[in-house]
Amino acid sequence: MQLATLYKEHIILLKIHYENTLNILKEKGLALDAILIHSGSESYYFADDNHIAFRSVPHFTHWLPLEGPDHFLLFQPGKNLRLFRYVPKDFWYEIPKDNLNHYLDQFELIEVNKVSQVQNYLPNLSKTAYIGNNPKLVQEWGVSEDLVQPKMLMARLDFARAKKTPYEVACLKLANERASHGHRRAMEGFNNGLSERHIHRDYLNAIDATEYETPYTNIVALNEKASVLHYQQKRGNEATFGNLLLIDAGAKTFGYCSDITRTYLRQGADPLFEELLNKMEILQKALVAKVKVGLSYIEIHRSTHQGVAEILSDLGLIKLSAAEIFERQFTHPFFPHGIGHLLGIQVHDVSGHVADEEGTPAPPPAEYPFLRFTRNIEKGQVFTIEPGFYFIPMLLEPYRNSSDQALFDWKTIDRLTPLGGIRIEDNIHVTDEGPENLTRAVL
Ligand SMILES: [Mn+2]
Repeated sequence: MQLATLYKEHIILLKIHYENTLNILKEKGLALDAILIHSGSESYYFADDNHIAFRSVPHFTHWLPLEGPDHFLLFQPGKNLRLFRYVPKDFWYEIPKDNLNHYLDQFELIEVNKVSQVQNYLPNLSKTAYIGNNPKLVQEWGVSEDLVQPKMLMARLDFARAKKTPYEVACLKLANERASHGHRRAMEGFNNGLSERHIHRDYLNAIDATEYETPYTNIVALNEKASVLHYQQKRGNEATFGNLLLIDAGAKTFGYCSDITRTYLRQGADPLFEELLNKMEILQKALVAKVKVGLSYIEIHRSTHQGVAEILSDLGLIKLSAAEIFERQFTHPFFPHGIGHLLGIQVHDVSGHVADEEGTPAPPPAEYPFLRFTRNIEKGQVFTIEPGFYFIPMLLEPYRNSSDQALFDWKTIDRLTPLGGIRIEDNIHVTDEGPENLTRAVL
C-alpha cells in the first residue's frame, strides 16, 4: 500500500486513540477538551548563542514528520486537527520547504511568522493539556500548571506507542533500507582497511545524511574498541589496521529510527574468534525465531544467557557445563547488556519498563539490571534483538582474581581480547505469524 494511504489510516487510528484516552481520563476525573502538542522550543549551549541540534518532541512526530521548532498541533475531539506551522520571517536562515503535501492535507493549516501569533487562534486553554518542552510559554497563554504533561495522559500515550500502526512499520522498513546502504559501504571500507573515521564518513555518505540526521551517534569500532559498549570516538589514520569491525549505526525516515549492528572479522585473524562469531550469528537468528505473541521479552533475554553459556562451554573458555555456567552467572561479564529495546520515533522507544497503560512500573529483574524492555510480546511491537559477546577487561578482572579463576581459560581469553567483541542487531516487527525481520529483509 502507498505510504500516503497508510498515513491517512495512521491519522484515523491516532485520532481514535486520543479520543478514547480523553474519554477514559474523563471517567477518572480529568476532563480535558483539547491537547496542544508543541514540536518544541530550541535550546542553547551554556553562555553561547549557538543552539543545540534540534529534535522535535516525539509526540508531535507521532502525528507528522514536520521538522523544526515551534510548530503546534491542536487536537480537539470531533474537530479538525489544527496545525500551526511556524514560518519565521528571518533573513539569517533559510526556511526549509518540505515536500509534505500529502501529510499536510490531513490538517487545517495555519502559518504564523511569530510564535506568539499562535495564541490568537487558540480556544480557551483552561482545560487543555500541553505536551512539549516549554511549559512557561503556554502557561502565559492560559494552560494551567497541572495540565502540563499530566501523568495520566502521558502514561497512556506512551504505553500505546510500543505498538506500531502499519504506517509506522512502513517508515521503520524504510529506515532499515536506508541504513542498509551505509552498512554495506562500511563492510567494504573495513575490507579495504579504512580507519574508523573514514568508515563513519562513508556510512553517512551512503545513507545521504549529516551527523545531525542520524538517530544516534554511530559506533564504529575497530579491534579492542568493540568491547566499549557505547564507544563514541572515531580514530583517524593513526588507528591500527582493523582485524575486526563492530558498527552500530541506524538511519531515520519520516522521524522513525533503525538501529542495526554488524560485526565483521578479517579472514584468518583468529580461527577460534571466527568460530565464536559464527556461533553468535546462529544464536542471534535462533533468538529472533523465538519471538512470539504472549511470550515475555525477559524470556528472550534469559535464552540469550543460556546461549552464551553454551558457547563459553563449547569453546572451552570456561571449563564447566553450559547449565553450570548459566546457573553461576558466568555469562554476565561476557554479555553485560540487555537483549534489546523498543524501537520507533526514539531509538530506545518509551514505555519498556511499564506494565500497563496506567504506567505501573515493571522494572527489570534484579539479575538483569540493564534490560530495557520487560513487557510481554504483542502484535505490532517493534524491538531490537541484539545479543553480544565481549572481552571487557574491567568486567573480567574480578573473576581473574577470584577463587573461580582456574575455571577460565585465561590464555585464550587474553589472546581474543584484542579483537574486542561481537554484537549483532536486527529490528523485529511482531506479527500474528511470528517475527518479521525488518533488517535481514534488506541487509
Ligand atoms: Mn540497539
